[in-house]
Amino acid sequence: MATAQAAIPRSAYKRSGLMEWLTTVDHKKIGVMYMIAAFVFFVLGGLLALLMRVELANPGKAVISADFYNQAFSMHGTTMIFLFVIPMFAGMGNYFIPLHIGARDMAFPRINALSFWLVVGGALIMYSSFLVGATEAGWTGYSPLANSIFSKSPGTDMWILGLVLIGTSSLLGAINFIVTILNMRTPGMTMTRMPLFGWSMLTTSLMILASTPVLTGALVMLLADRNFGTQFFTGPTSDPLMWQHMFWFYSHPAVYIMVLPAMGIVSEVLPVFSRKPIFGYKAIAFSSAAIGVLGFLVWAHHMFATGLSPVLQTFFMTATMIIAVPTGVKIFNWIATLWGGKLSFKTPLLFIFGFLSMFVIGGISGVFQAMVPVDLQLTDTYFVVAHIHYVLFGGSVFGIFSGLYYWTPKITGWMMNEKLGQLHFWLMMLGFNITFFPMHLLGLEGMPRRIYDYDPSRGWTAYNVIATIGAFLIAASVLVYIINFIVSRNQRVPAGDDPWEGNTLEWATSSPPPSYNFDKVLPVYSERPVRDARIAAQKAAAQKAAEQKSA
Ligand code: HEM
Ligand SMILES: [Cu+2]
Repeated sequence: MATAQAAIPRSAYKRSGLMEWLTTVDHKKIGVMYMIAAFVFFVLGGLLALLMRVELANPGKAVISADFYNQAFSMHGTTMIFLFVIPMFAGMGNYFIPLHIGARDMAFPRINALSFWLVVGGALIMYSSFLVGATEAGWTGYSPLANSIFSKSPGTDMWILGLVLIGTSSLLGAINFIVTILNMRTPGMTMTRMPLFGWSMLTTSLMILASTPVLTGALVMLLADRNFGTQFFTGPTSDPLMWQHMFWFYSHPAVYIMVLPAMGIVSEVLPVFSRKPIFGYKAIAFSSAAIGVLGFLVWAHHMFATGLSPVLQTFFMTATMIIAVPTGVKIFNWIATLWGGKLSFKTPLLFIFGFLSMFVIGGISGVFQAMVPVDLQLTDTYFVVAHIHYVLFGGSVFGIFSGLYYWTPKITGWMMNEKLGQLHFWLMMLGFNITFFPMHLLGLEGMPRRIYDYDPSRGWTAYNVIATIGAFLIAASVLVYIINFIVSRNQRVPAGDDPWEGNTLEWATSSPPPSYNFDKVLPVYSERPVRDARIAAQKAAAQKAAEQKSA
């Protein structure tokens, strides 16, 4: 559809292959680099998880050392959250927000490149800490555990420095998304005609803006405690609980930072694959905003076991339960979108079904744990590990794969293989449940999290062996995805501009889009301009045919 028409030939200022990528400020190239880097870290974090699972399936034997086990779960959690899910959504947002709103690029392209390279720098610092012994204080870095009394290795300092860089990156990225979304929408695209993915990225970015500086502050204080003799979190005049307050003031919102963009993908994919407009556009958009606000009022539900006063316990318990309401609003609107639709069971929709079913299970176990007496029993057991994975894997990861299958044809110009996609989905769904469902039962039986070994007589072995088998099924499913990508890349089944009959503007330009995105942006009269244009064209064609018949 698009043809190059610049007066100066592009070759005049084009850099050669690798240099072009290293120096690019094009939001699409930056987006692709983010997505590739994030996927690499998903694989690395997954390998750490497999090592842990092998250890846990062999009680009484030391497959890896206790120290390395601690490093593994600390870096696994950190990697999956900060190096995989958050950068993956930054990548998808980078690629698709400007296309969705009919813009040529992000508002600040150079800052955008800086954001990406900060993640790379942070990740390199963190991963090189394996050479000196990575942090063992968990992804939560609790004090005094993370203080130099217990964690002498400089790995924890490198973890802090890496996180500060990554936090700076997401702060800059958030500012970029907010300015882009507020200022660069094509004429006609009011806020309530913006694709819902945009609403989710806007809310996410506002949450990052309000919460990340608190984490950065806490990290710098921890660094000072460890190296310069301050006593913010450890020592006679310190307040160790302050770390937990500051950490969770960021990290509870972070779970929404990790799931709202996935919910945005659900809101894009569902209407396209049920061939119906989204049901309750405004309810979905405003429930994102409500989650954005309420997400800041619940952080201390991670701290019920620290002896909070009963008044505070009641407040945080109630607030946590209330946040299920806007989430429920979304779920019901999505079901209503599916209702009576002509469903097309392609891979992107399958992953959405995975998201909806698994995330609801994670949400329900979350409501269990929101009840203080229940939480006091379950805290620090495998029930919590089951819960976080139903939310983060069942939510974020299934959403990510739906988005990858949905958008790869636009990014590459070719289709992913459908059969391998379906195999990937079913293997992952099966493996996921075999891995993580038994962890609920292990938690109820009292198995603590973050232990590398246990006495076989505890009776936890069977469930652990099952979970480990499941983890290898997940690994196999990821392998199927990689194979699918390679096979599809070789087959190159052309995608065309609009393979799914999409709604939003990215489907109105070529696949892949030209560097300037659009020759001409379609007029926008609703939140689904491409569908409007398609229907108008069909009507015009039908009318023409009728006229020719009668003539
Ligand atoms: C690829 C499949 C995965 C497997 C097999 C797996 C396995 C595990 C295991 C065994 C632990 C518990 C360690 C312990 O308490 O001793 C754990 C912890 C954790 N996982 Fe995963 N996981 C997977 C994917 C993910 C994903 C996708 C995320 C997030 C997006 C994630 C986030 C976490 C977090 C935050 C922790 C807690 C770490 C800590 O205690 O500091 N995991 N995982
Ligand atoms: Cu929370």
